[in-house]
Amino acid sequence: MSATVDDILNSGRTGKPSVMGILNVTPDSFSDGGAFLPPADAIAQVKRMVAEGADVIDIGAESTRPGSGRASPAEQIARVQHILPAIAEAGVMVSIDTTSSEVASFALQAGAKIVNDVSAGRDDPAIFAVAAEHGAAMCLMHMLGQPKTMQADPQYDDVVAEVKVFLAERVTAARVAGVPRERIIVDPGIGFGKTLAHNLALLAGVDELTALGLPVLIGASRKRFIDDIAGAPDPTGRVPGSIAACLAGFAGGATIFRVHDVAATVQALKVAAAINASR
Ligand code: HH2
Repeated sequence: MSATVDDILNSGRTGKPSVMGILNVTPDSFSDGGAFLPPADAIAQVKRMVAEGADVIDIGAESTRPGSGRASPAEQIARVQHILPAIAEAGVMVSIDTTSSEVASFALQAGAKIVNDVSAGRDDPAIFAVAAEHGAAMCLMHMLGQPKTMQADPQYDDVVAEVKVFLAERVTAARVAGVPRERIIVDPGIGFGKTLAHNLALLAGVDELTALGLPVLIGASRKRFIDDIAGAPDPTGRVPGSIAACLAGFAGGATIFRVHDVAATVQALKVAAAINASR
């Protein structure tokens, strides 16, 4: 699909979908932990995802799965330093999935173009200045609590409205710290401090989030709510459910999809976009 960063940032207006392929260089990610720790395996996976149509590769060196512990900035840099510069130098658009300004700074200096911060700048507010200094795009995600405890009885009165208010507040915080509004992406954070009902309400209410006027990213790939609905205990068996979630998000105006299974998602989005274009 090969979008540029500007295509991705303008996608809220153009409606053109883009796919962010996930590369977890972690020992403990929920669906692919350990699989891509060896640099040769990581590079091979990136090549595969790019050939399958990924527009951007999101590299993460810290798992945020429910119950996970933290990885220090030094540990995260040690995990990405042998692969991220080579991937960026090969002309692949790279996003760094981190909440650390130190890791973001390393990645942006090595050629990454997007900072994907699941804490939306709350863990380490200096991340905004780092993104601003490099002219990077930033994805701000909603999470209730912290990964270690976030699935322990999350409560909302109106999940869609509360997530929207949170994202608007974090957009303001980013702008005050120097990140231009035109470089911000927002994400409701599927599975981050949410019950099944909360995830479903957010996927059904994506249009309320796109009303913020910023591109919306959906990360539902292989997540546990798919098992809760359809009985798919093995995360690699959740591709159809992941695609259903992407298409629901796309129908609501979301345009960026963070996924493990690139080829299948690209095909589904191409068909959905072609149907939209013929309306
Ligand atoms: N989900 C995960 C990680 N990063 N970033 C954004 N913007 N949105 C998401 O929904 C999101 C994210 C969790 O998924 P995964 O990377 O597959 O697993 P882990 O956190 O265990 O590495």
